Amino acid sequence: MKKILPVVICVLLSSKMYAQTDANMGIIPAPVSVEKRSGTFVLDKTVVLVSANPANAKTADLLNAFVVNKGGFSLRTVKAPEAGHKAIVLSAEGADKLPEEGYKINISKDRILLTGKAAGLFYGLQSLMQLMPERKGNAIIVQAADINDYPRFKYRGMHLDVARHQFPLTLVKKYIDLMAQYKLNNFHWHLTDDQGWRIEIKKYPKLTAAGASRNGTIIGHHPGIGTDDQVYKGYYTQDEAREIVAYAAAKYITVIPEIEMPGHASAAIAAYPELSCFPDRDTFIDAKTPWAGSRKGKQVQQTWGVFQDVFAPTETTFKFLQDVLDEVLVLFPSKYIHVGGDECPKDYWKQSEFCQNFIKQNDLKDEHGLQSYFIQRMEKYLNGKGRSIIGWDEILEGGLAPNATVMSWRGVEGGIASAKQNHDVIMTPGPNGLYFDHKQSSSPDEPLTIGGLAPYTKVYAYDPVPAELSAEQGKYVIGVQANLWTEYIESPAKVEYMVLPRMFALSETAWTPLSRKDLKNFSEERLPLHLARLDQTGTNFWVPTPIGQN
Ligand code: TNX
Repeated sequence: MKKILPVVICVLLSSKMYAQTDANMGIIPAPVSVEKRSGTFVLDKTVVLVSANPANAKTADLLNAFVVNKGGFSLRTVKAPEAGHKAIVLSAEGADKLPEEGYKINISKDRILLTGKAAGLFYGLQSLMQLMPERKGNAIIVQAADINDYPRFKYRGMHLDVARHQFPLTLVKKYIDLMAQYKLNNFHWHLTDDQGWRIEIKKYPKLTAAGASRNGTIIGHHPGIGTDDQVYKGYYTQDEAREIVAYAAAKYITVIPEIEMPGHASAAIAAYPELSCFPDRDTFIDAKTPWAGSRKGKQVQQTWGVFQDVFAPTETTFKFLQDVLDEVLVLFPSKYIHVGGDECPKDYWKQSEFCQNFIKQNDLKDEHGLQSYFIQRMEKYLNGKGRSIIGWDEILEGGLAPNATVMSWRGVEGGIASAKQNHDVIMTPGPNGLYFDHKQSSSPDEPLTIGGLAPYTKVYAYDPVPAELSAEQGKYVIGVQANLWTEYIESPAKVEYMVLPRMFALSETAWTPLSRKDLKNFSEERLPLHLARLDQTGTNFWVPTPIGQN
């Protein structure tokens, strides 16, 4: 991994005095409209912070903490403007007329007026903080301007796979902090997979006692990668999950848990073999691994890939999954629950007499019909509890569950097909740069990745609404998300490196109207400033090469 040299940042920064020349005043994602005015607001310790509504107390505190940190002074918070004092005013007046999550900022010599409902004010504050890059003497100087802003998409997501590698709560919180700063509002937490079950379920303690440990620290097929001499283990307790949900909620971010089914189930099956079609069969272990053939029984997988041992469609399994979801629903109040649905090989279902009978008895066409039955049954259960499901685009095969939202990952085709069937879609196509486990450049210095090339310019250029859709169908595209699969990402520093600065490009793709996107302005005027800020906060990131050279 490249080491960040402060000198790189200095060069990047000195190349432009961003704020003077940049039409977006340094803000990422670029707002809907920015009108610079003449003059400046001088933020010093005489300024009062006007916040009448107790619901905005947290947002006011956040601003104050920022001012303390940047300026070295704090602002007196008051309920109404005071004569003779310049003010920063948080206001909901007129906010009813703003679009969902929208806000306005009016900066003049005497006042900064921030208008919005709760989430809008929070986003307005993020923009305002980006307008205050540094202290000059005893004050922070803010350029006068009028900003009007609201998101293009209502779903703006980042995914984090904690099954292949688990990360400490501090990293998860930092990830959420970054998302919030860039106006992303859904955190998709990939909690279970073949290589580990990472959420405590009280009714099934073996999920974490057995399903959260594997032999080996790194999952690789490559010779020389992967050690077999240490146990890799970890999971989040229910209290920790609650802590993350509350932490995210305070930043207007919803946590969407993913419990994988019917495939990617090796960890659950290792804990409870009766969930398999063949409880007595040893887990298949990749022949390329040195330990192939040497393990008996069901194993939590140690290499990455797609595995044949999947959930059997038995009453035992459905009862198990419903019980698991019952606990998950208590922890996660999100509208959506992600049920996976991807990469479920059908071999075991083909070989199992039970499954073949099940297909006949339930009048299903084939194994794809069985997969569809499986997802629809889980959807019915979750709908009955007032929740909706999201599934990866394989849930189209054999027929979509009636109310499902589809995440289109293998390309845009699944998204197009779903929108045409009037189903909501979240675009997250790997081939379009939204797989942040892919490399950011073709430089030989890049760290080991799973493959694929996804420079931030590609993320930036991506338009989530496929041209193949009519205007009416396009409305089913509710948003966009980038995924961070962590087969080859084992440390917090590498998580940061892989998501940054691509997350900034994603935020603009998710938030900014198409007509306002401008790669040159993003890369040359604004990005350097944001990278410098990452550097100041000790955050790791990929150092961009000039456009066209990646
Ligand atoms: C495919 S994306 C997967 C994941 C892997 C990823 C690696 C998806 C729904 N399934 O299990 O981690 O590729 O890029």
